[in-house]
Amino acid sequence: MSKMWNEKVESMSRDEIFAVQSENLRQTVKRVYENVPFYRAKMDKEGVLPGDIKDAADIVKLPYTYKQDLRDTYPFGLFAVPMDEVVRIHASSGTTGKQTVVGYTRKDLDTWSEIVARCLTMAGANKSSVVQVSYGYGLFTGGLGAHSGAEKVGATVVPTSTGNTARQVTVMQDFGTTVLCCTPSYALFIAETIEQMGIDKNALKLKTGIFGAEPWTEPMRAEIERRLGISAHDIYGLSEVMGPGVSMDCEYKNGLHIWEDHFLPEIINPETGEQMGDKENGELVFSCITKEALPLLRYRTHDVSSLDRSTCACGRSHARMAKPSGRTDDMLIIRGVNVFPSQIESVLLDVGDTSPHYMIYVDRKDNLDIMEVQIEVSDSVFSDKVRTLEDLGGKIRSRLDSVLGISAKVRLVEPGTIPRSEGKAKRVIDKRVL
Ligand code: DLL
Repeated sequence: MSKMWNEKVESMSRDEIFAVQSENLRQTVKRVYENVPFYRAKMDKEGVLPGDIKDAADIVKLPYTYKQDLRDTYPFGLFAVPMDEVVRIHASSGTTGKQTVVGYTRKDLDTWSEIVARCLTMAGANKSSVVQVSYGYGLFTGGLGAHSGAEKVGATVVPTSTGNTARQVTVMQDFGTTVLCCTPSYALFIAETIEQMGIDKNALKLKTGIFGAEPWTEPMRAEIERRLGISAHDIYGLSEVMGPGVSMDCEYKNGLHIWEDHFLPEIINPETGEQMGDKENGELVFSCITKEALPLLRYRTHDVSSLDRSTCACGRSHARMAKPSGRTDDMLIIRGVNVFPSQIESVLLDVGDTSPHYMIYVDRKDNLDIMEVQIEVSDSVFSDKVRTLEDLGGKIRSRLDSVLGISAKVRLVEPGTIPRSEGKAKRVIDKRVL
C-alpha cells in the first residue's frame, strides 16, 4: 500500500463512493436547476426534474453538456454563482472558435489543491520535495493548478513556467529539483537540453516527473524515464472539469485514478450517446459533483478511454481510466481510415533510432489523401551512410502500413529540424480543404 494524502477518502469502499457521489450529484443537480437558466431549460425540455435524480445511477437521465454550450454562453453564462463569489478565471485556448472560460470559487480552489495534493503524494512527493512547475502559468490551468497542489503538500515550489529551457535546467541543477511538472513533449526537450549542455543526468536530484496535458504513449514514457533517469507519471485533466489532477496514475502505472468523490465518470458510445460497460473503449464523460462556480453535468470530453473499477494494488478504490488513446475529434480520417496520431508515435518509438520528434502532414492531391510523416533521426544515424537512412525509412513505412492500414510517406530529417514546443506539441498539420 502506498502513502496517501487522504487515505480515508482514497481507499473508501465502492459502496461508500456510490453514496458520496449520489449525495453530491443530488445537491449539484438541484443547484444548477435553480441557478443556471441553461440547465433549467435543458432539463425542462427533456422532462427531468431535480427530484428524479435519486442516486448516482440516475445520471443517465440528464442531458449532455458540450464545449459548444460554453462557447454559446461565453464568457460566464454557465456559472452557477454570482461573480462576487468567483475568485479565479482560467481559459483554454481551443483550436477553433472562442476560448472556453472557466471559473472557481474559493472552495473550488481548495478542492483543486486537495486533488492535486493527492496526485503529488501518489507520485511520492512530500514536504521535502522541490517541485519545479514548468507548465505554463496564466489562463492555462497547468501552471497554477500544479502549483497550488504542490504548496498544499508543503513542498518547495519553483514556479519556472515554460520557456528559456537552458535556464530551466540551471534552476533544476542549482535548486535541486526533485519533481518536474510539464508536458511530456517539453520533458523530452528538457532532456535533450540537459544532454546538449553536457550535464550528467545522474548528477541531478530529479526523481519524478508529472506529465500530462497532451496524449503520450507508453514507449514515450519509457523514453522519458530513460533519458531523465526518473519515474514518469501521467496526470490528466481538463479546464472545463477543473484542470490538472482530475486523475493520475500511481506507482503501478496501470490506469489513472479518477477522484470520484468530485468527478463522476462515464464511458459512452460517442455515436449513440449510450453508456458503455467497464473496460469498454468509448468517450469519457464527466459530471462535476462538488464544483460551485461551474458544475458541468455530463460534459463530453471527446477523450477516448475506458474505466476499471477494481481496487488497485496501491490500495486506492477510485476508478482508473485507461491512458487516453486519442480524441474522438482529433482522429484523422485518411482515405477513409481512422488514424490516431498516438498510433504513429507508438510505431516510431517502437522502431527506434529516431528521436521522438515528429510531425504529420496531411494533404489532398487529385482527390486522394496523402499523409507524410517527418521524423527526426538520432545524430548517429544521420551521420551514417545513406543506406542506413533508406533502410530505416523503409522499416518505418512498412510498420506504419501494417499498424494504420494505409500507406504513408516517410521523411527522415536532421536532428533539431522539427519545431520544439514548450507547451502542448502540435503534431498534425492538415492542409486538406474538405
Ligand atoms: O490540459 C489540463 C492539464 C494541465 C492536464 C496540466 C494535465 C496537466 P485543457 O487545456 O483544457 O486542460 O486540455 C484538456 O487535454 O481533454 C485531453 O484531450 C488532453 N489531456 C490532458 N491531460 C492528458 C493526458 C489541460 N494526461 C485536454 N493524456 C483533455 C492525454 C490529456 N491527454
